[in-house]
Amino acid sequence: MNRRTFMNSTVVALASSLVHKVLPADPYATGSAFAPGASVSPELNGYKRQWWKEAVFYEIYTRSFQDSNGDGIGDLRGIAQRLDYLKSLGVDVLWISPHYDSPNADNGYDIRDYRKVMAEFGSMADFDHLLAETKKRGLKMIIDLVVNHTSDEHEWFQQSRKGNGNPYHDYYIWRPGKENGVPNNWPSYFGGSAWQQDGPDGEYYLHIFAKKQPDLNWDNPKVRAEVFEIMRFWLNKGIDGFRMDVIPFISKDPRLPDMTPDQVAHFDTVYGAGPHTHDYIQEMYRETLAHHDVVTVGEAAGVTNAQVPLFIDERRGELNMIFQFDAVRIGRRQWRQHAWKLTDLKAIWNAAASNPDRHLWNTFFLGNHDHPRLLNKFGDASPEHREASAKLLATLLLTQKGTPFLYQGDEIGMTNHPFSAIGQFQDVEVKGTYTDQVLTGKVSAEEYLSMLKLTSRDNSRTPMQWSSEPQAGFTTSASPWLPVNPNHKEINATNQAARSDSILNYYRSLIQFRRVNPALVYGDYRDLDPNNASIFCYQRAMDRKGFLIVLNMSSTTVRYLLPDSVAPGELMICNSERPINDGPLLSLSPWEARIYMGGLRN
Ligand code: TEU
Ligand code: CA
Repeated sequence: MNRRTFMNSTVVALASSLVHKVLPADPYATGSAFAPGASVSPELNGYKRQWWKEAVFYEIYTRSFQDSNGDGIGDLRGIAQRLDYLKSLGVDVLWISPHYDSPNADNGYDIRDYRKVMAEFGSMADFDHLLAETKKRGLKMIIDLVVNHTSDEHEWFQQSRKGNGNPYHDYYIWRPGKENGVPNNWPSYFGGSAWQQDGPDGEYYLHIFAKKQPDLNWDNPKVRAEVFEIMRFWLNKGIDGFRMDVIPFISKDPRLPDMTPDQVAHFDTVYGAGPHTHDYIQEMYRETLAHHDVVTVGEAAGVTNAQVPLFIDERRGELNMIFQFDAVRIGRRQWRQHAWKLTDLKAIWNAAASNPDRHLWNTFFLGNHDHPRLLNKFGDASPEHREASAKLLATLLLTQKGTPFLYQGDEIGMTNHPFSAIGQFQDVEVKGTYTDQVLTGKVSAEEYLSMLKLTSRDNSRTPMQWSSEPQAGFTTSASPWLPVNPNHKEINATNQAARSDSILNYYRSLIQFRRVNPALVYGDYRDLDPNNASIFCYQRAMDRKGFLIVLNMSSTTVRYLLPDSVAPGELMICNSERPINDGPLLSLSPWEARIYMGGLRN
């Protein structure tokens, strides 16, 4: 068992980086299972202890993290050069985006060879080096497993498209067309139909994503056996687990029925509606995962809250955790962003976090490489409120219930890119939906651009801002694959490392704070004021001890009377200049975040 050891004597030292408040040694950590030498209980608050429940994860979008050879593309050597930064941030597990050989129609989510490293990212030796360096620092690394589809340049597909007699034909999903063309009315995520005619027999193959991403036929046992072999190949190298791309889509309804008009708006629930999803995941578990101490997190596009337990109930032998997207995609309809309410967001988290079932474990995240920057969506990216709201979102990420997943650059408050023309986007999704929406005249170019500025995936894919140097220290090339955000002169890791009150140092302190306080990991969650439209007030507690978290999620000062039932103790963390312990009537400055000891009266 890889059980992490926890420190408890370091709280005071760590606090020096948290300028606004010097933390006393945390009384809750003393003598707890998180203290060194304490007898480690296998359970806390009824949950089985697991390293991946206690860890903080960090997603690296390799292409944009660090370029080591000046070609303008981030790479594996680049990640290795930045491991000390990640260690000092305090994260435990790195998730790297797909590193496999790929023609990059969808930035590596289209794999040509699962046993080869993408040339732009380096070589297999570079991968082995990165993994070894990661382990040397006590970090773990998980890789992206993209097996709902391959690249059309994968050898299997090259064979498959030769037609019906070919032994690989059934590796993919082929159907004859209907009277007026395609086999059914399914749309592709990236625009147009999900079907493409190809090969000598006039058949169509299914591609839920781009044309260059044909869906594998998981109903073919040979396909499953191939996937399990690929997984063993990487597991035997010593990776610590997998993030599984669109895993609910591996089983399709074999009748491939047309979508009804009311299904169109939620078409991702249709893609995953096959009868064998759980059989296949359980088979995968038995064949591969059960034999290793690894973690799995499934990207659960289209999965409703009610279906979540089927994927992660620990008695079922499927996955450890999933990403469920209701919160992160609040107000989203494909490429459009509509207004949303804080009360609705709180309700989504509340439903997930107050499930009493101890066999389930959530993730908590506010963005990733498919979503705009969390600061633009959930905070306030204006110069006036950027720092405070970034720190508030850090507080939220690290005190909610579920394993936190950070995305690169959020720890320094990176923002959406100031895109000003359609031609500046790289994303295959932008190009596909442009064809569907603008070229057909359904939507004006202005409206489309104004929405993309809010929703495009490219917003979070611009290079990591390491310094104020040209290209933010990401590359020595004059033309990185996606432009660096001009605000890197001000927003970068180097100047924040040097400033004790920076967003970066706030993240560092909070990560350490979480590490020594089991109530923030295993404690029960209670939303104390679900109907408040700007204040988020909740408690995390176990064994009658815990924390009260009060967040002003608005850009105005709010006078807030704590609910009667609440009895805040000592103020432990605050992101504001003047942490006044003024309860029960609090004066909360814009985006002020506070963590108090204690919580409920009684
Ligand atoms: O994403 C799948 C997914 O369901 C969405 O997040 C989707 O990409 C998004 O809604 C489009 O705006 C995964 C990967 O994370 C994504 O980068 C890939 O493009 C996709 O699968 C295909 O592999
Ligand atoms: Ca490079």
